[in-house]
Formats: sequence, C-alpha cells, structure tokens
Amino acid sequence: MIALKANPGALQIDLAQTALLIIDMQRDFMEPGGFGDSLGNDVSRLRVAIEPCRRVLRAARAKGMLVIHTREGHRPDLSDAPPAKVARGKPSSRIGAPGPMGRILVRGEPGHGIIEELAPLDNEPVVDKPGKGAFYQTDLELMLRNRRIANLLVCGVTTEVCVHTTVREANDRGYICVVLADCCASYFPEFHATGLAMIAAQGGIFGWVSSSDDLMSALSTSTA
Ligand code: TIU
Repeated sequence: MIALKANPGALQIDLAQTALLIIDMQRDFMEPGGFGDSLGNDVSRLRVAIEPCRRVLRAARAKGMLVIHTREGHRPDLSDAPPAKVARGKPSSRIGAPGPMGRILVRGEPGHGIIEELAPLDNEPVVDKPGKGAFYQTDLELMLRNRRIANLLVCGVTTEVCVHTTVREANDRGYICVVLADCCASYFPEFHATGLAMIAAQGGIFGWVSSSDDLMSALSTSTA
C-alpha cells in the first residue's frame, strides 16, 4: 500500500491493483511534422512531460506494476478513421497524408511510434486506439479486468484531450484515476491547468490529481 498526496485528498492505493497508463507519448504529437503540428500546434510545449514520465515509468517497472502504453492512430487504409475526423485540418496534412515522419497518424509509420525516451518494453501492452479515449474500441478494459486492476496512474498527452477523455471513460467504469500533473502536458497551458482542476473539482468528480514527486515520496515509504 502507498499513501499518496493528491487533490482533492490523500489516497491509500494498493500497488498490486494499480496500473500505470501512459497516453499517446507518440512522435506524432511531440515532434515537428506530425499530427499535432498539422493541427497548428507548438509541439515543443509537450516535452516538459517527458522527464517526469520517464521517472515514473522507471519507478513503476521497479515496483513490478502493470504498465500500459497507448497510441492514437489508424489503419493504413483509414477504414477505422471517421470521415469527420479526417476532414478536419489542412488537406495537405490530414490524417493519412504523407509527412516527414511518414503518413500522419497511421499505424506502423515512424510518427505513430512512442518516443524513444519512453519506449515500451516487450512485456508492456501497447493499446492502439482510433479515438481520443483509450477504452473506445480497444481491449484495455479486458486487460485491466483480467489483472484485477482498480486504480490507474495516468500520464501522457494531451491533458485536456486524450488524457481527459480516457479518465472520464475510466471513471465511469469504476476505476480510481490519479492523474500525475507534471507527467501530462498540453499545447495550451491554460487548458492543462483547467483540465486538471476539472478532474479534482467537486470532491474529485473524475478522479484525483497528484505529481511525480508525490508519487516518488509515496513509493519510497510503501509498505508492500
Ligand atoms: N490535439 C490534441 O490535443 N490531442 C490529440 O489529438 N490527441 C491526444 O491528445 N492524444
């Protein structure tokens, strides 16, 4: 068990029932020439989350926790990409269009891959998702159920889009979500701050918000 400082209140968490969920730390969102860039964003803004994520990932592996990575993207034939999603953005840089990291937001292309700093190990599941939420049209829930997971430590990008959507989906399914604030980032600092505030508001309407530092402190004094 660990005792974790969090907003709106401290939590007791059984690590055996806890997974680390790292959302979409892909080149497509974090490097120039990918999907995030094609939407007109300053992708350098997301890099602040890399080191905190790396620290948390290392700690989770050391504790033997289940680590699950997600990637947003589509089949090469785009059959799983809603036309309404593809139609948004400049025609020359839409989903499926060629870019410097391969076809934008397409599975198997260099841009779709998780950044090297957070590369999954062979024994860590990678969930490919066609939407913003990690539960939509994926087998994530089945994997969590099979492992008796009750709590999710959530990291990744972007705070108000894929992290938020996933936390909302998880919360409705009964999971206790703890979002690690400095392990998430947004192209819009104000959305990051407000997105986190929304999670913890109203007594934790969607979950809890903590930090990599608070997690490290809690892990260093864990009782099991
Ligand atoms: N655009 C944006 O902020 N995010 C996404 O499109 N996907 C994720 O957040 N992964």
